[in-house]
Amino acid sequence: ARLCAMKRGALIVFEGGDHSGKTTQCTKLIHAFESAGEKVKLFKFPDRTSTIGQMINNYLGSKCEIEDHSVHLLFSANRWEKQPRMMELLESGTTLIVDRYAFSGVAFTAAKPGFAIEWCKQPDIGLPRPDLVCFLTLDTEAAAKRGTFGGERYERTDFQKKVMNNFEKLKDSTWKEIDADKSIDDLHKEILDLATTTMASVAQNPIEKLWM
Ligand code: Z5A
Repeated sequence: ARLCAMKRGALIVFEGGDHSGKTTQCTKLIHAFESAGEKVKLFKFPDRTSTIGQMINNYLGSKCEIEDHSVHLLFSANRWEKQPRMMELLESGTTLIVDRYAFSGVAFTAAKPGFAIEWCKQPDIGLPRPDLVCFLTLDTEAAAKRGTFGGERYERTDFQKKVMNNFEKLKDSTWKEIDADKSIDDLHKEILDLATTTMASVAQNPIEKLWM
């Protein structure tokens, strides 16, 4: 065995329902790790800044129509275009905090008529596999108290229910289901604890690949 192998970063993903507080918690986690002197970086999918991301942004804002299979592949391509940088950072010891990932890709498309989960998973096979998925859940009543849906495509109660149902089918041992109906700070403490433990426990493990 190699002595003093460099420790790698952890891949920590946030998934969950609308208004569950994914973005709020990602930001708090990044700040906490930064003040502790850890190497961390935030990724958010869809990443709307790339050429592919701009197409997705226009689609979500209903500025254009894109055929359902095609847009599924664009969401996946938007992750693959970040894959080389993500691998480089993980290997050099930076922990990545990721706001939505391939699970959203599958759960949202598979909520459309005629799409099987197995088909939806194919284009994301081989992406780096998360070490921890923080799955934030919020019942419909609690979610409604956090404001109404925005105007983007997919922001409808019936569709979101199907999406949550699909997430349930994607869970594995790396998922931690977290009831998000608590204060921002209480939620943060719970997540910081999970993330810290994960970082320490995966440091010497190889980076695995998704769904392989
Ligand atoms: N999509 C897809 O189809 N395929 C894919 O592959 C991917 C995504 C990656 C855009 O995603 C859409 O793209 C999304 C999935 C689809 N469609 N939908 N729905 P996005 O990530 O860009 O945007 P979003 O998912 O709509 O964000 P969000 O879910 O609405 O928000 P959030 O990140 O979970 O929550 P937040 O912004 O942190 O907080 C929401 C509000 O609640 C805000 O006012 C906070 O101040 C408040 N908040 C947060 N935490 C609390 C607590 N603990 N208590 C009280 N209030 C709180």
